[in-house]
Order: sequence, then C-alpha cells, then structure tokens
Amino acid sequence: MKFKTWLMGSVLLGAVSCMTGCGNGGGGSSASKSITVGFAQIGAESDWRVAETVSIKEEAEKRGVNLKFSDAQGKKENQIRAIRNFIAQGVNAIILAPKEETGWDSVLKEAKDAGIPVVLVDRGIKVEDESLYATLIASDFVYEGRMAGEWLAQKTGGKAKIIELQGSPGAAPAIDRQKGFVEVIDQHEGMEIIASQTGQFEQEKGQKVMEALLQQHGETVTAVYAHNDNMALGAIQAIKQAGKKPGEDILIVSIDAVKSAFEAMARGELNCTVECSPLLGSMAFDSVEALLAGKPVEKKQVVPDQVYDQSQATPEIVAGRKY
Ligand code: GZL
Repeated sequence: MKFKTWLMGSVLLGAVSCMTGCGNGGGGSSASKSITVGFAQIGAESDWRVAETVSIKEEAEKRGVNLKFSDAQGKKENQIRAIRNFIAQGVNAIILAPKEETGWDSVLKEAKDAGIPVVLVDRGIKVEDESLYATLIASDFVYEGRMAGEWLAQKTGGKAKIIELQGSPGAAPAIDRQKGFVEVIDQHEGMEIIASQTGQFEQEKGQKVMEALLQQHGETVTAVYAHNDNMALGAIQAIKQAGKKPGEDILIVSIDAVKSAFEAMARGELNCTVECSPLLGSMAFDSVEALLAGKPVEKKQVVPDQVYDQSQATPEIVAGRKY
C-alpha cells in the first residue's frame, strides 16, 4: 500500500515538474533534472572575453547543465538571432552578455512571453521594462574608471596629457569607464584628455589607433588610458615603434587585469591595471538555478574589483592569475 502511494505520488510529481520545468522554460527545480541554458556571447575580442566564455562553459560542465553556446562574432544582431533560436528550442534560461546597452526590448519581451528568464552577465542594458531581465551580474564600470583616474592623478601629481582608447561604442563598459575617468580628470586642471578614439576593445585596433594618434600628439602625450588591457598592449607596441619607452616616457593605465597585463607590468611597459573579473560562471548559474526554483535573485549583483600596479606584478602573482 505504502509503496503504491509513494509510486503514484512520485509519478504525479514527476509529471508536474516536467510540465513546469521542461520545454520552454519556467519553474521546476534544476537540482532534480539537468537544464538547458542558452548563452549568447558577444565574441572573442579580448583575453577577458575568452576567459569569461571559459568560465561559463566550465561551470555548465561542472553542474551538468546542457549549454547551447552562440558566438555573435561581435555583432548585436547575431546575439538577437541567437536568443530567438534559444526561445524556439525551448531552453530553460538564457544568459546574455549584451554587446551594447540598447536594442533589446523586443527580443527580451519574446523571452519573457515564453517564460524564459534572462540573466545578464558583464554588461548592462537600457530597456523600457526592467522586468525583461531577471538580474545583472557585472562590475561597476564607473568605479573602475574612477580608480584608473585616481591612480593616474596620484602618479602624475595631477599633470597629464592623456590619450584615451575607448571600448566599443554603445557598450556599457565603454560609456561608464569614460564617465568615471572624466569625473576624476575634471578635478585636476593639469590633466587633459587630448584625444579619445575607439579601439573596439581589440589589441590590433588599439595599436592602429595609437599609431595614428602618436603622429598627431607624439610630442605632447604623457599618458594613455585604455578601457581594456588588450588595447593597452596594442598601444605599447605602437609606442615602442615610435621609439619611446612605454611605462616611462608615456604612462599607461588600463582595465581588466588579465595575465598578459601583469606580464607587461613585470616588463615595466604597463603601469597599472584595474581588475574586472570575467570569472562569472558560478554567479551566473547560481542565479539561473535560483530563478528556476522560483527563488528571489538580486536585480544587480556587483562583482568586486581592485587596482594592481607594477609592485604587484611579482612572478608568484603572475603565475597565480586565473585568467
Ligand atoms: C567588461 C567587458 C569588457 C572587457 C573587455 O565586463 O564587457 O569587454 O573589459 C571586453 O576586455 O572586451
């Protein structure tokens, strides 16, 4: 008798959890079954981006999550297409690293109508209806920009002619890292941004932009602020080709704190990098699992950052860097 009751009960429970948790998303605890998650990644434009992809994929593997991965090759329209495919495939949840802040309302409404929760990682968006995404897991880019500005102001005694290498236009980190940096520069009359141009967060483009700007400003520039390390590494190449010493003739401060930045600091070519961790896999899947279990999730989960300079680019620290 007991056994039968248990059996009937478990069959019923199984049916209910499948109706709510299978197919196109919705409730049901993932702890009792593997889930399918779509990850709409921007591309592989930087060491940081590659490290983020590895973090998400490794965490999915660890948790037995069936991950559908899409690399948008740097195009927002490809990310939108990927999200539509995920919806059609009936994934349980979507993780999105949005290339730009705007243009997401329509496709995220489709995900919401399909009952599929969306977790934003690493970059925020601007939408009419904030309920179109469940949570944003990201660093505070304004704070990162401020930290970069404060470090440079302190290092130069508030006197610098700065070339700024911006991230990709419309991206939250590019907008906010500039905002935070300018807030600090504006407090020092001896600090001035003499040129500002996008290098799309890419090393090669950062080098090309710096080569061109050195033609115009080579005799006045005293510092470079790059929105990410890869563009800083490109600028370092350009400065060397111009016969100047990066890190000495021209100071360089950037953001991300990837391993190659620590190696550049150890060579004395980069002066400072502000960490912005790409290791978001664990937080992302904690959020997905909580959402699928119907538990509350903070709307904004801020990832802590810190400043590193050459004094911390020791062999031990470089060897210990996870990305
Ligand atoms: C930051 C991330 C930025 C990195 C760049 O969260 O969006 O995009 O700083 C990457 O390296 O290209």
